[in-house]
Amino acid sequence: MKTTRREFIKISGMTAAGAAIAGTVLGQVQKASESVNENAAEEHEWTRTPTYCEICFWKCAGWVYKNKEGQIKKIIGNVNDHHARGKLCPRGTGGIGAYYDEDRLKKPLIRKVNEEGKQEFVEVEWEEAIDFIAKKMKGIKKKYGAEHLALFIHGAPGKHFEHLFAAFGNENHAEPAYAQCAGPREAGFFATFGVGVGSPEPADMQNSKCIIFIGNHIGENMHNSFVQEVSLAIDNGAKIIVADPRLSTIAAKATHWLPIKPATDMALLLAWMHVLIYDNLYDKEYIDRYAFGFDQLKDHVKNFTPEWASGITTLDPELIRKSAYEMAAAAPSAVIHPGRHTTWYGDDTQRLRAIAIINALLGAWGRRGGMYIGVRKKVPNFPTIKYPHPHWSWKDITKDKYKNAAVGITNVLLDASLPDYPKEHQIKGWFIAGTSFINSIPDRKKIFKAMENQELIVVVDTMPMEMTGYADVVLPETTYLERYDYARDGKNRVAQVAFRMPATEPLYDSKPAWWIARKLGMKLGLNNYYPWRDMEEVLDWQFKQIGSSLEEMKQIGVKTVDSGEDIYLREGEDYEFNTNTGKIELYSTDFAEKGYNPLPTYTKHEEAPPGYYYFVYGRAPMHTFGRTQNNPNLNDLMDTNTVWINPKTAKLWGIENGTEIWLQNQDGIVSEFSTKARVTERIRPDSVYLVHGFGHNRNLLKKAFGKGINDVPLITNIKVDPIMGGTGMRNNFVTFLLEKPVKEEEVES
Ligand SMILES: Nc1nc2c(c(=O)[nH]1)N[C@H]1C(S)=C(S)[C@@H](COP(=O)(O)OP(=O)(O)OC[C@H]3O[C@@H](n4cnc5c(=O)[nH]c(N)nc54)[C@H](O)[C@@H]3O)O[C@H]1N2
Ligand SMILES: Nc1nc2c(c(=O)[nH]1)N[C@H]1C(S)=C(S)[C@@H](COP(=O)(O)OP(=O)(O)OC[C@H]3O[C@@H](n4cnc5c(=O)[nH]c(N)nc54)[C@H](O)[C@@H]3O)O[C@H]1N2
Ligand code: SF4
Ligand SMILES: [Mo]
Repeated sequence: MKTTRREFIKISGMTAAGAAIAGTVLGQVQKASESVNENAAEEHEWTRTPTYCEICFWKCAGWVYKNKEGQIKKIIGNVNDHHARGKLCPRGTGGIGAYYDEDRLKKPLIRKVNEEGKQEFVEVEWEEAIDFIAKKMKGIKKKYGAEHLALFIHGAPGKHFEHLFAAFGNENHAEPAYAQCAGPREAGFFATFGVGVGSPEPADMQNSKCIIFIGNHIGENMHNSFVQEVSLAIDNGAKIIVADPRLSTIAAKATHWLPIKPATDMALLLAWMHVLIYDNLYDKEYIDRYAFGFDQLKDHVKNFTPEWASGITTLDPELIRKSAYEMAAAAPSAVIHPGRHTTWYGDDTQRLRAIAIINALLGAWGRRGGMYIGVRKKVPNFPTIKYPHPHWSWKDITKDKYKNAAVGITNVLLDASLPDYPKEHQIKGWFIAGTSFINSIPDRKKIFKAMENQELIVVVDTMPMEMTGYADVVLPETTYLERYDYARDGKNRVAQVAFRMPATEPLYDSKPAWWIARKLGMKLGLNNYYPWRDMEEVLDWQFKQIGSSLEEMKQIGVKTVDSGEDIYLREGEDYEFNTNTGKIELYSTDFAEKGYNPLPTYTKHEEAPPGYYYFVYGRAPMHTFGRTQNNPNLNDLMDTNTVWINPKTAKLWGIENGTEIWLQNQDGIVSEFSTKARVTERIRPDSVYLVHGFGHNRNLLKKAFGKGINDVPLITNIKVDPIMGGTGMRNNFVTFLLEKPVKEEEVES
């Protein structure tokens, strides 16, 4: 029988045990609401070094405190930082556990066949691992061309490998943070305002009088300064409107909760537009001055009354009307938050267009309490020679299909990795850093098939995550607490640059991504692209360009720079927007030209078959995706997920709080593990809810293994967004199994 990579994960193990870890798990988890003890260092004779958090991508800046023995004791937020505002969320405080996790990857591993003919991981020195990868990459370049590799990234390591790949002659990179996350939002807002949304989303919530959330479960989605801003807004009496089939944390605090039927949001948004326009509640002056296509929009939404939407969404038409009046009364200090994870049903760019249009009708974009215009001070790249020009890249294989894809689409590169894809653009090797995409991109069947066609799979990770089990080479990266990275220099209300440095020597034989990329670059003969020795040299040069230095950044952690730009539109002034018409496009001329619908319309999505329920997933405040379940601190706070079931539904099935259940989806896929039912009124009877990221099936993750249900394998019905290629994951339905099912292979390789 042919040994496949899939089989390999089951038999893999390490031949030599890593060194025993020094120290225990430290640090009490500090809640975001706890105040910061700025005197901690003096009290305990601790020293501190700056960092920005990598536990999620909000990148809050903070301070890492060490005791005299050099042990990391705690991490707190930097008071000068706009992302942190002096506080970290529970995950950020618990970030210390990522460093102390005993299950961390400890040495480079290469997959080898042993004397009995079995595959296993063998620990090797860095030199051997890098040599092996360089030889394979050169081989692929010679046989097919440098373009025939794909780089999958997320987070800080990405930038180091993007540089390496660009120098190698390859631009094929993609991340699940676009096609499985915020991509539709970027495309929808870009088509409307000529600019995307970005991160942090510039919703001016702290100054808002009315904030509207469509899904977008802030408080469970624990983006730090957002949670703080919403709390401020609530304290200031802001109205909160939430459309969610679940009574989310924020819905529980809302003025109006709209328990919408899943997959019907577009009808609600169109009805809101109808009320705002036909009841003359929109910002006429703003629309006249800045917008294009109002008459077409007005005509388009003529029949989309609250009564029409009620039949689709199951919402009370009066509630729809009332909430529209509420937002209009607060406008322009009102905002529909653009959301972040927006890849829901396949027509997502259009749903986000509708959200953008309502923000325009409210006159909210560029207005205080609506959406501010983020500013930044870009840290320039360290100068090197020009990159070679690849013969083709992701753009060439995407542009005819998804015309408004702004960056690489993971699924396009996965399709190109399949054996039957045209040879001229076929991918033959994967380099993966900071994403465990087997657990973030659905359609495992495709992934396994594509995997079999690869001549090289490299995974750079800090943990022995599922993805590492499929690699030929596994490279252990140091955690963010042990390394330098490029500075954070994204947009915000004020331009700020945040800095990360090692708080301590790396544990085990782990190395930072910049070191790995440079070392591999040298082996590939790309020395001219690395005219520096280390990141200290790079960062010092970079910081000097913005009027600081490495020395200064070590002291302050965050540098605020006056950008001299306005964050709101000046009242009564004309502006040219970056669209075809120079206006805010209520009617998208770009979409019309490309054959997409220039105005968002309602499309009916699939309904749950009898006995099945809408499969709804989301976040928990103490975990990030699937990356933190093994973190000892965060595992202590929450070690499994539960399945939320409405009491009416539970009664039908004889399910009680705590009943052990497995889930089976509409295509017969059964969850690998079981978990407990949580019977609650907080979810509609036609839906069930689960926190994403649990159900790890790699036993090297000792604390997370087998705990909870993984949503990813249950997502087999995927609806792709025709405009930007996003992966709509919410067209799936599940039913309950109350007894342990006979185990079947969930996916053939
Ligand atoms: N703690 C924590 N915070 C995080 C993250 C994390 O992993 N952990 N990840 C971060 C990232 S990258 C992202 S993208 C965001 C994701 O967070 P969001 O962008 O907030 O994600 P959503 O999918 O909008 O929100 C999930 C909510 O949508 C509801 N929902 C499901 N279906 C529907 C529907 O058809 N209509 C409506 N109106 N609502 C629906 C669910 O009930 C749930 O409450 O969170 C960020 N913040
Ligand atoms: N079913 C389902 N799928 C989803 C989502 C969902 O809610 N449900 N959410 C979607 C969203 S919004 C997003 S943004 C994506 C996220 O998808 P991914 O980016 O793939 O997120 P993770 O699964 O957390 O994978 C992160 C990997 O990086 C590793 N890692 C952590 N820190 C470091 C580090 O410092 N260096 C290196 N080299 N590696 C590190 C972790 O161990 C883990 O293996 O998933 C998407 N997919
Ligand atoms: S929101 Fe929390 S986990 Fe994310 S970067 Fe900030 S402190 Fe870290
Ligand atoms: Mo995301």
